[in-house]
Amino acid sequence: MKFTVLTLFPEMFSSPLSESMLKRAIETGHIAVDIVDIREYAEGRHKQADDRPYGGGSGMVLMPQPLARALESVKDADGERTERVVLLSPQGARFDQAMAGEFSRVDHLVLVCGRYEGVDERVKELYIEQEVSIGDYVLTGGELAAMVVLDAVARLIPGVLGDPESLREESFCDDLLEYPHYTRPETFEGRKVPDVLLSGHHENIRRWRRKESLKKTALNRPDLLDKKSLSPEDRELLKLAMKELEN
Ligand code: 4FV
Repeated sequence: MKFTVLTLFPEMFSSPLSESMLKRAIETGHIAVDIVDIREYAEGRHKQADDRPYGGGSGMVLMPQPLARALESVKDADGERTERVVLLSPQGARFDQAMAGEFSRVDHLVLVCGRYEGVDERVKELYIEQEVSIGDYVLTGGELAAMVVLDAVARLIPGVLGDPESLREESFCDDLLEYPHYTRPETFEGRKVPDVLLSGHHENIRRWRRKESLKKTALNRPDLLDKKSLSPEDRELLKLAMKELEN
C-alpha cells in the first residue's frame, strides 16, 4: 500500500517513519511512504505557500496553486489503482477503526496536512475527496493527525503486524473496549492476577475476557454499547459485569 503525505514540514515525519512498526513495514515493502514538501511547488524567490485571508481576519491560509500542483504531481495518472485523497482537518468526519479498515483496502492514500487557518476552499472542491478529523480539538497542523492515520492504517495491512491474531481481539474490533491484560509476576504490589487466567480453562477465560470488555465499555464508552446489538450471552455477561460494578 502506498501513502503520500503533503506537508510544509516534511522533517516532522522522519523519526516516526524510522522507528518500530512503520520502519519495519517500509523495509519489508508492505507499505511505501512518500513525504512531499508543498513548498517545492510554490513559485517565486520566496516560494510563498500561504497568504492573508480574503475578507480579513487573523492568520494565514494555504494558497491553492502550490497545493494543486503538488496534488497533480502525486495523483496516479494511470488510474489503475484505487486512490483516496484525504485532508486532515477539524471539520472532517471523525476518524475511527472502521475508517482505518476502509483506508487499509485502498492502494494509494494521499494525506494532505493543513496549516494555519486551513487550506483555500477551492482546493477542497477540486481535489479533496474526504475531510477527516482525529478529534474535536485544534492542532497547529495536520501532520500529527496524518501520522495517527498512517499508523492506524499501516498496522492493518496483512503482514505488517507480526501476529495478525492480535488484530482480531483488540479494542473497537467488535465495537467493545479491550479486556484487561496481565503478565508476570503473578503478584505485583500484593495484587494477584485473576485466578481464571491461571486456570488454563479456555472457555472460562474467553467468558471472563468478554465480561471484562463489556464492563470496561459500559464504564468508559456507554455510547458504544448503546449502538451495539448484544447476543444473549453478552446480555448475561453484561448483567454479571454490572452486578460486580455495584459491589
Ligand atoms: C486536525 C484535527 C486539526 C486545524 C488548523 C491544522 C489543524 C491547522 N486535523 N484532526 N483535529 N488541524 O486540528 O485533523 O490548519
